[in-house]
Amino acid sequence: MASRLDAFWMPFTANRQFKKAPRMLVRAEGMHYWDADGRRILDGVAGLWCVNAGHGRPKIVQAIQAQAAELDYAPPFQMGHPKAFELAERLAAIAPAGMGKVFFTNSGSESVETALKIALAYHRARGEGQRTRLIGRERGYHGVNFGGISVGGMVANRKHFGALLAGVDHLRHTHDPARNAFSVGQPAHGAEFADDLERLCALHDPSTIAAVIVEPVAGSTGVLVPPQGYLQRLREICDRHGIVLIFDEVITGFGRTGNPFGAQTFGVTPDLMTLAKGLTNGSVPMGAVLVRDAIHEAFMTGPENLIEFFHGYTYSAHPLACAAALGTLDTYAEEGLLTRAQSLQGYWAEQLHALRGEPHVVDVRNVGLVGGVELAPIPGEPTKRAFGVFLDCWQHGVMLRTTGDTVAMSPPLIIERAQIDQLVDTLRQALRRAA
Ligand code: PXG
Ligand code: PLP
Repeated sequence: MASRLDAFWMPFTANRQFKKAPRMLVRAEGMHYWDADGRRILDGVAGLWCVNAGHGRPKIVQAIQAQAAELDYAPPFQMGHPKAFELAERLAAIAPAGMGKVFFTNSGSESVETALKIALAYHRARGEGQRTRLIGRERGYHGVNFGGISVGGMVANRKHFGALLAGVDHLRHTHDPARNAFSVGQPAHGAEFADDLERLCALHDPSTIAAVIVEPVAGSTGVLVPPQGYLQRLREICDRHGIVLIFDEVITGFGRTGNPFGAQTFGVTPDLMTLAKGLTNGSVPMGAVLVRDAIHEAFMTGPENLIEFFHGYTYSAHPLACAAALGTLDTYAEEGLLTRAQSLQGYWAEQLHALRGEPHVVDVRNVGLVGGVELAPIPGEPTKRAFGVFLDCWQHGVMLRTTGDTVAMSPPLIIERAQIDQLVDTLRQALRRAA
């Protein structure tokens, strides 16, 4: 076994630790995985925040199988295939009003690079090419490519990789446990963190700023829910200064917060929205950027025989991914999954917040079907306590995620109450056993 694990350099993994005690997933169906020992594991994180309809859904499987036999590949440059256009229409139909154009990619990271490039090229097309600055946020996660880590704010994802993009600045993050610990849903305090954008406008002059990118709910850093009024205030400042507002909805998209998109849950419409993960229910890699019609329009001005946007991927709108996404949207629609979290989020919040008072718990955060339980770190050994809790849960049949010392949960949206109980009880017992 050991030699067969050697060649694969695993992403975002402690490779040597993993290979000493591998956690192998070999099958999945509905709410569960099975491991190599035949154990059934409750999936508390929808794979990696992506399998929103649960595993092995027949419509999606059949769509992929049929597509592979019918049209395996079609070049996306200067050629088309019907499902790409159908999928774009279907996405526009569930998007916030006015976001009617769709650019396809193969991942969240590529969606982010694409959105940043659209923002820069949009300003240039309007004769405002001096708008080159990009603004991100501390603790933000926007994938792992150079643009994404430049606007991102996860220290470990940035510090090894040199100078990154020039001309990038960051807003403060919104985590404020002194005022907001154990908030149920959106915290009451912190809308004023958005005023950092005014300060950066004052520092750099707004005429130099192209775009601001934030996750409506910061997921990867450990579930930071936007304070009440915060996203509205960002929107107002962007409007005042002609700045493109990008919502990175790679995690918050496709029903996670109780609506198709976080933009709808929080009542704020961005100019660009990056998507991936739940777009195909995790089944085939795919991402997308939803674009406001007016931004797209700014590109459609030159001679009609010329390419309007010099960007795209070999696998943009790949037929297998389009088929998988259409099967996914059908499944979401038939089962009401894009709004199902609304009917479960009250119960979810109650169960999670009942963990207050258990050992090591310093904060509980929730929105839709997302939860974060922050633990006090072991002094001098950050991340170890949460990872120990993760391993304990895995051994007891529940798969969660940790980031730093926060345990993150985002189950498939088909979860039932009894499974919420199992998830939270397993975590509770693990906390009681934890060092
Ligand atoms: N933006 C956001 C907001 C994300 O959450 C990406 C971009 C990148 O997507 P791709 O498909 O390139 O991975 C993500 C991905 C975690 C975790 O531990 C979260 C993500 C990826 C890996 C781990 O929470 N989110
Ligand atoms: N590298 C080389 C040499 C290529 O020819 C291409 C695409 O043609 C790429 C990278 C980019 O690959 P993709 O379009 O899959 O992102």
